[in-house]
Amino acid sequence: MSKQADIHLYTASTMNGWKPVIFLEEAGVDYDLTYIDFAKQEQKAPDYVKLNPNGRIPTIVDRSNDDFVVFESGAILWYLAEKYGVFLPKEQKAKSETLQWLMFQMGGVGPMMGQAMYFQRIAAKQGEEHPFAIKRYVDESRRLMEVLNTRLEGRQYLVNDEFTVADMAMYPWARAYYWANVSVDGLPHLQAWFDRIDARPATQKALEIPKPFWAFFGKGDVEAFERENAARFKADVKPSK
Ligand SMILES: N[C@@H](CCC(=O)N[C@@H](CS)C(=O)NCC(=O)O)C(=O)O
Repeated sequence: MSKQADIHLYTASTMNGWKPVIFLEEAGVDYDLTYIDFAKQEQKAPDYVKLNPNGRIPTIVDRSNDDFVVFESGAILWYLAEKYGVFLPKEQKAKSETLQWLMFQMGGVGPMMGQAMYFQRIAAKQGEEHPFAIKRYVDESRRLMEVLNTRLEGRQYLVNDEFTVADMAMYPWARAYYWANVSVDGLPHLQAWFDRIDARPATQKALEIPKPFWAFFGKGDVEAFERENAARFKADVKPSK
């Protein structure tokens, strides 16, 4: 019988869901994957919520470490980077900078772009039109893209020209600017960073696991995907009146 992989990943094809897949593919680590189907609300199933108290993806279980469970995508990336000793600088200042940009993604880029996407691609499709909220989240996301552009001037990656977990966390979100209707015009350093990561075969392979959703990146039949995606989250939209 073949040995089970150390890492058991529960995930789906979303910006947060791809982060650990990117790590595992880039590191060439063997892993088992369980696809969590939102349409079936598998992320809210009692057995799953025992692993992830937030009822969301992704989650990992490390079978080689007493079945230790890690939830929150940033914490998962950090755990894997420490476990395998890759994609995390060893030098103290560079390590801190990696954590800073990872936090900036988790606390800023993800939530702002996530809400920009939610109000435009999910809520509006259920008849909840909130132009003020959309403007707020789109403008704030654009501001964050400008912060990234400034950081990336003269750098290959977010920290010291080294591809780290901060880039892995940031890339799926920032690269989905199309889905959030956030312009990246006039941000050449950000664009160059997109091009650099677009050219990494392992990261691109990860974006097809469990399955590709190119509409996030403006490719394929965007309208059909938008309808399917909005329907998956229909129960989430509680009418405001
Ligand atoms: N802060 C969490 C956010 C996780 C999250 O929001 N995941 C989304 C997909 S990107 C999810 O599971 N959505 C399903 C739901 O809302 O029920 C993380 O980074 O892991």
